[in-house]
Amino acid sequence: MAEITKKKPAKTPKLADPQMASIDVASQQMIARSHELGVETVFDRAVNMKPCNIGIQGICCKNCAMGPCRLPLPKGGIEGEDERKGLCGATPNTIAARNFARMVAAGAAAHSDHGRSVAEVFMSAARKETDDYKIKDVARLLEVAPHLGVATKVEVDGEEKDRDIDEIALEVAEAAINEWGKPEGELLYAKRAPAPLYEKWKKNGVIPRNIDREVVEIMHRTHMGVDQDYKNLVKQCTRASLADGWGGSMLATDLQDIMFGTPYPLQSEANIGIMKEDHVNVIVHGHEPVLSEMIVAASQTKEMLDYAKSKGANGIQLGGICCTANEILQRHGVPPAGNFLQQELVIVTGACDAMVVDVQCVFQNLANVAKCFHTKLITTHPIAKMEQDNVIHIEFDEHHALEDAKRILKLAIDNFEKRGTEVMIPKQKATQIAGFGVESIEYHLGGTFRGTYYTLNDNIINGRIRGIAGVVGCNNARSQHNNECITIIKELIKNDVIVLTTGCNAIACATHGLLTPETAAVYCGPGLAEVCETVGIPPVLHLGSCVDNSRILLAATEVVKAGGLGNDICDLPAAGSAPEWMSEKAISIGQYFVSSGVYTVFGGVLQVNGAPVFQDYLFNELEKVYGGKWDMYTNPMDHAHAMIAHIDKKRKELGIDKARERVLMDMADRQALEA
Ligand code: SF4
Ligand code: MSK
Repeated sequence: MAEITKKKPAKTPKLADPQMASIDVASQQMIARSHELGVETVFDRAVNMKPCNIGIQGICCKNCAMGPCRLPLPKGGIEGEDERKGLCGATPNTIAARNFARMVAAGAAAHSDHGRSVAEVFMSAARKETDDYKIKDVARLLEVAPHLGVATKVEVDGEEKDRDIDEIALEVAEAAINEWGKPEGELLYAKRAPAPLYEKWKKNGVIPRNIDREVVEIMHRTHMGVDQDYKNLVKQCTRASLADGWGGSMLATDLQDIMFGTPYPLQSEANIGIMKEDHVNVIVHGHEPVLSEMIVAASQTKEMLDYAKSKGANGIQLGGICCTANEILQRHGVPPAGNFLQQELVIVTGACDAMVVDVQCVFQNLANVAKCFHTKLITTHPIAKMEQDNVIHIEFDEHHALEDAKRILKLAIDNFEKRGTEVMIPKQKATQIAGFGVESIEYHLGGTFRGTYYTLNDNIINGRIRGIAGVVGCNNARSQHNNECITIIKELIKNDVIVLTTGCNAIACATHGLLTPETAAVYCGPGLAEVCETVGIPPVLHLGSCVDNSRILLAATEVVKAGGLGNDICDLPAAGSAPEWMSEKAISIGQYFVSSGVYTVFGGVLQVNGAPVFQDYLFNELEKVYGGKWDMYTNPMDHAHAMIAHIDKKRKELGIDKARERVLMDMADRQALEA
């Protein structure tokens, strides 16, 4: 008789509590629905797998095969000398700084490679190698060209004439692509920063030489046995992150604006409830808008609409997830169906006929969820494929982009008929105004005659607006979906701090109804409410996708230029925040905000606290170099109030704190005044 081996009974995985997992009702319903249908999502995995206690402190090194070397903080902290070291002698500072630097490198690489792809498509358009992409926004081209050293005028017979647009576009394309790998010189866009900031970077030797080199150099310096001075490593983090924020990301934003149009405020909706039962639902997800722009165009053609009708659908409903969503929202009003943590949930509706993904922030588990439904999951980028056999790869090529887009849409339309009976689309969706940018802020909050940020500055000086916050970034399954984002932003606007937002945080704001002018009367302090009501803007301005954080840098530069609030970004009553960050890109963004002079607070855990000396360098010492510094709070109210305290400190330094005190009069003060 065969021996019976006793197996340990498999543990039944725990299921996430929908209410604990998200504050969004649509997401709660979809999590509950996934449980009914036996479909596992990130929310369930998060309750079954805890993060590594050593990795979370940033002090696990696996940079060579003598490790991994793990240097956990001793219980009760460190008394006297910190004697922890890896086999090679690497200290906790070195290990944590190397890990941090590699996150900056990965983040900067992701944003900048996105920028490079856009620049390559831009080059094809400039060379007229494709009919699908064109120079749509000539004014933007003419504005960007001088920053890349491209002249927009030419002298003919002693007379200044406008140059040919095609010539300018070609030179802009060449100059832009050169920024990734030029052999000498410095990042051209560094000079777009306020002059004192540029000088600070110059003095500290952190102006990027070219975009790729700074990323490569981090990988070299963090290789076993190279840079073992955490301050020197942070210096390279600064250089690589600036190559991202003021380089790869900024170029991505500019070139996308030129090809697809500069966003202007428009109305749309957000949340899973934008999906329609009687329409073909196509969800685009990722970051690069070059393909999704074509999907938008294709979805509006008579050919595709007729084809959808021939298959029994009433139309084609596009929706987005993550930053591809933000890109097509801000230029076409296509509504986001959700943010990062909602990507599996839109498939759980049973009504997602195709999900089309490009690069970044795409869960591999989408393939497993799609398998439970009729959903076609389509990868489109040569650098981002999936191993699962139910995934279709349709490689996008800018030379026949519209055809690729139509092929994808046809697949989705054909799939509409194959929907099962398991369709449940939650009703929740919210109205939003999105599509703000440097130009539209100037339009709404600029002086009537001055064409600058004069009115915004004036309202900051007189205290109606207490300060500016850039609140950006992801969701993280380690915290309740959207809770930190929304709690922090409500507290900021209640305290008269105007908020600029991008990325998944912006989608969270839209979902929870914070992106309408009417929000001001409900949630804002009296000063900010008055400004928003007067000019008709929401107190939270949606500035686009993750690469569009470059818009926040340029908006801050415009505020400096408009005058009255100091000479540099670090003088402004402003603060940055990433409440629910999870991506390495967020670390690169954080570092370029800090190096641009912004006090930047992260929620959750920043993986540096296993190396207290290195952490102190980021959290305190960096401020002496660049005027900005990192901080971290797990409690969202503490997080918001740390930002407000910093804003107040800056107001005091600028000598405008008294104006603020007058604005914050209580009823008794007002009555005393009236009497
Ligand atoms: Fe350990 Fe040093 Fe190798 Fe890192 S580089 S794994 S600390 S021996
Ligand atoms: S998509 S990087 S989850 S913001 Fe830009 Fe959202 Fe963060 Fe990805």
